[in-house]
Amino acid sequence: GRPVISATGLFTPEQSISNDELVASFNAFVERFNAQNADAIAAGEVEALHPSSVEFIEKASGIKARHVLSKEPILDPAIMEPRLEERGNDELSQMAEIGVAACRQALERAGRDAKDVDAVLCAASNMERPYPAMAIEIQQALGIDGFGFDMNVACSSATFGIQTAADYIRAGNAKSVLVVSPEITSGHLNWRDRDSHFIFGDVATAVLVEEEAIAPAEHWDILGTKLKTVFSNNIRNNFGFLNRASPDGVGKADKLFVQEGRKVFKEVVPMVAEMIVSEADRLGIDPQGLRRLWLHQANAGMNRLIAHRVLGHEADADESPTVLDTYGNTSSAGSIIAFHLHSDDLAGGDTGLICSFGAGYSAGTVFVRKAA
Ligand code: CO8
Repeated sequence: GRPVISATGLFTPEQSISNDELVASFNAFVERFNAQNADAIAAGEVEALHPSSVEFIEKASGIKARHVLSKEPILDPAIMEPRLEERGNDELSQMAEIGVAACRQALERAGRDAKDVDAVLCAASNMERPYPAMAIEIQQALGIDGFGFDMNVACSSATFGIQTAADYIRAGNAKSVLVVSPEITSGHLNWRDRDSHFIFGDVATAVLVEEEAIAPAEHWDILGTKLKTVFSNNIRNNFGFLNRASPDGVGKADKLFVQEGRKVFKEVVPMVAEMIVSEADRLGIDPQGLRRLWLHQANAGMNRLIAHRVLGHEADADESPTVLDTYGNTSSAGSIIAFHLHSDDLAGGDTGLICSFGAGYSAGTVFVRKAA
């Protein structure tokens, strides 16, 4: 059958951290560190830390706040980590809980009963554990009879999940597939790193991909999907089972998110702009006629450049909406949040693009048209 997007769902944590709160905490940590190490710094043995700034963060990234699941310990200069408890095996795990919330909303909006869903793909940049799969736990919590598995393509997990779901539907292996992206990015962000402490937030999104024949009247046709990966060390996280043998174990800087932000910016913008234009060409779509771009939400400047190259002019907020200001970068969920919050106003026949890009490098495009 022909794959469509029947509905999306969004779970937003109640707690949010403003740039002011974040920078106050970070700078208290810096002051404390520099005072405690004053002698070693004076002797040239330890490098003094530099304070962060609200102005820099807003100018460099467009981020003004981020939602988190565990605000207080993140802002405590003596902790600077989320403190989400590891739950017992009989309790719903943290990732599954927020994933289920997003899935329930997508199902409700589509008018779909969970028992009519065939598969759950949990597509996110970090999993809470290796197995059993988060997807199977979410499947069980929702009461779905079928199959589920986890997939990780970092920031592009959701678009890779959408193509995978669409392929199951084209092949006749499923009629209804949930692609869920619970992103607890706060758990693998280094809140003590000035270069990246402001970037990420927590959220969960869900996309219900279905065969057109069973989809609700209001849906989005999937016109085409395209995936691309090119290996790069410029965004990396070395957390994994080999850490057991490492003198620099869990929680050390390289076992968290690390990036060369400048290089990522420079290399990924042309790669993604070129990919969008050539995929539009393959599908016979005029990129300049796209009604809206729901781009990956990593950096406002990157999105400005990509949108300009695709549309041929400076895009306004209506053509390329941002959710960076309130959500920050939420990895794979970003473009789905933008789509979820900014698609109801489009008219039947309007064409748009969901596009992700990030670590790997990885990039994915999903061209969609609102059913008339
Ligand atoms: N406050 C004040 N000054 C600062 C700060 C700060 N917080 N941080 C850096 N500076 C200083 C630097 O020291 C530098 O000073 P100088 O010029 O004296 O050396 C100056 O500001 C400029 O620094 P940068 O060149 O690093 O700043 P940029 O303008 O490049 O902005 C960004 C940094 C915002 C990181 C930008 O480069 C960017 O957004 N790049 C793109 C990044 C991107 O898209 N990454 C994708 C990552 S997401 C992904 O793939 C998902 C991974 C999996 C999820 C992980 C979840 C945790």
